[in-house]
Amino acid sequence: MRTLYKTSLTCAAGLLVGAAVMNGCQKGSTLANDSASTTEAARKVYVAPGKHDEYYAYLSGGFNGQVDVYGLPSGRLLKVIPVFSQSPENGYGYNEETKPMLNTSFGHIPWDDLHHPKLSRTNGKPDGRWLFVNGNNTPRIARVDLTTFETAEIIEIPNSAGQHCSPYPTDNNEYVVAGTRFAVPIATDGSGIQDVPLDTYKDKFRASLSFIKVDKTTGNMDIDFQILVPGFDFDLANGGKGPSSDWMFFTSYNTEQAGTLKEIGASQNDKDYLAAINWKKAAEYARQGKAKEIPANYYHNRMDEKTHMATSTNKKTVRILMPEDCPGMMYLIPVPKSPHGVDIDPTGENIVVNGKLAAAIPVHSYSKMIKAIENKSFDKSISGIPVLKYESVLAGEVVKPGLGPLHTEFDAKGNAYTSMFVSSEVVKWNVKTREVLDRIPVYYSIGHLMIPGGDTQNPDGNYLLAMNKITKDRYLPTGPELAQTAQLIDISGDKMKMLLDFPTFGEPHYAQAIKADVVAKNSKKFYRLDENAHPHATTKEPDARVERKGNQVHVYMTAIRSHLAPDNIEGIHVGDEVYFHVTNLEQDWDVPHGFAVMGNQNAELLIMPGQTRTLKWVPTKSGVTPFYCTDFCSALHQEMQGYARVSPKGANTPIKFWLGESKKPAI
Ligand code: K7E
Ligand code: CUA
Repeated sequence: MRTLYKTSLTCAAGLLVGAAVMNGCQKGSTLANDSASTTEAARKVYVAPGKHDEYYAYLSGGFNGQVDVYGLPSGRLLKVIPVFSQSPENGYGYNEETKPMLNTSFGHIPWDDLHHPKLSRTNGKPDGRWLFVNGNNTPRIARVDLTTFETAEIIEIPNSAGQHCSPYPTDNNEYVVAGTRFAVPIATDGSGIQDVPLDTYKDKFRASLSFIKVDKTTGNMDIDFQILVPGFDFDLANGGKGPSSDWMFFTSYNTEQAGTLKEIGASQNDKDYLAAINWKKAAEYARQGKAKEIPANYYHNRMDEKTHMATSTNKKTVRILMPEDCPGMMYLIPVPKSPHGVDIDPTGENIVVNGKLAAAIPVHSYSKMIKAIENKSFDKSISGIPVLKYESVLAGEVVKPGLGPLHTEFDAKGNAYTSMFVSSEVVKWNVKTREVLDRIPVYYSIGHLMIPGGDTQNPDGNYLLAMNKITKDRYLPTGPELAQTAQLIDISGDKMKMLLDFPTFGEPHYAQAIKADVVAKNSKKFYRLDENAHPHATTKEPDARVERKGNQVHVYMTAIRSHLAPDNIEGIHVGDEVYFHVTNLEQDWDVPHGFAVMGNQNAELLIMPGQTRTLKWVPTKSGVTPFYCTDFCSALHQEMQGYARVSPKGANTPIKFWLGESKKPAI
């Protein structure tokens, strides 16, 4: 039983894992044993060799800090995109160009806990341009460019800790929001998070909700303002849609503000709060000068499209809004205690709050909320924020849906699907009548679920993906550590049907999926050499060279099937800083070259056609050091190799380099 506790503690539902044991011992699947339904399921997920999947699915990697791209319905893994984590596979975070992407006010942070991918939107529909993701541990938001499937930008979020309720976009990405899970003692003089006694939690700790502006054309992000709110733990968020699209909703727990033993202390109150923020009003207040600029310290890292180099900017101020100064901007709505996800249906009217400890799922009504605000139907106020009366906002409850509701998504036919962590199932219910229609067991202990477009105005999915926390006996055993598991469910009919299990890596919390043709048509095939503006690019082989500048040696190298130029280099000394600036001269799809140096305390480079990448090497031993291409690129790939001669420190071996007999040593 203990092993069940291996599931991530960042999911507060870990508390309830005990009850999942029963399910964990259950065997089998809902696929009927008769071969007819097996054949039908197989046909639904079978993608013939050479054919493409219907959807791209982007699954968060959780504690591996990456995004995994799968094809659906096949469940085939297509790509791993490093975002917050260094990738030894392609050199992300190791090479000189991408290292700055991981700069933060804490230094170079090569890892994070990535929970929520969210696709960018146009008019409330996924537009396939960008994927926003959050770093839960060292508060960061990243933007992945879906033409290259690479991380384009990372912004650190100051005055924050445990960046969990993020990155939720508004209907047109006017903002992507990010909220703190850990309240912290925020200093308003720029000294960051204060050093205070921990028993001052109630008085000194506050949470912040950040509103990040996204440029419509470039996707570039910037923090517009933060709202400083009471020190609750803000857990999850989602944007309104259609009529409610000016609003952003956040769940909170620990409204008791317990500073220790939250397992008990944060579950005292019968109700916690859903925070509703009118972001248009907030933006208006910020514009009118209600936002106070305070000193701050955070990093903003961006990849330049022309040079393919990241630059890192240290930002020193942020603007804050206080709810007490901004009437009409923020309200609190009671919800059953310790809620997790908040999900708004495609009409924008129904606000579903998944209370992981609650016996029912409350559905709040947007139009009732607006009426309650107009009628001032308030219970009290907290730090100047009116608390609406529960009954005045409630549309109704889904009664006895299952145990441990965490997250809900929607189909196009007015149905909702809720993940039940404790009873290990997906429950389908009608949004209008709130009547339970169907349930299907999942193996085991589901966290998020995802329907393509199921969190937008435009669900288009016939599929539902369950992302399960516990794998146990689903696959061949691989020692104590097992892959996580996803299950694909057919939701096109009245009854849900299990189609497929496939392994996933890290801990996928959430995912997004989009019709493949929206994204595939924009997918870049290679970088044009004539547009390569990297300051150390070598776009013609005759320009390949080696230059010494003090103790730095710059190798301007080219790679083309099947040689590196130069392939023999002398005049490097122990302790030199050697920079290999390698340009891949190929101008064709799918011809990367790799580059690795023996004994280098670094990863390899993987250089896309037309691109320049730089590997730093500080040789520690004299002698002859081989280097070679790591990516099998041609029949003569094994010949794509060379030598660097390293002389002892202080030796006077001159710089020399060559390629083949025809080129004489160049100095
Ligand atoms: Cu429920 Cu981080 Cu969205 Cu895990 S979270 S499951
Ligand atoms: Cu280039 Cu192998």
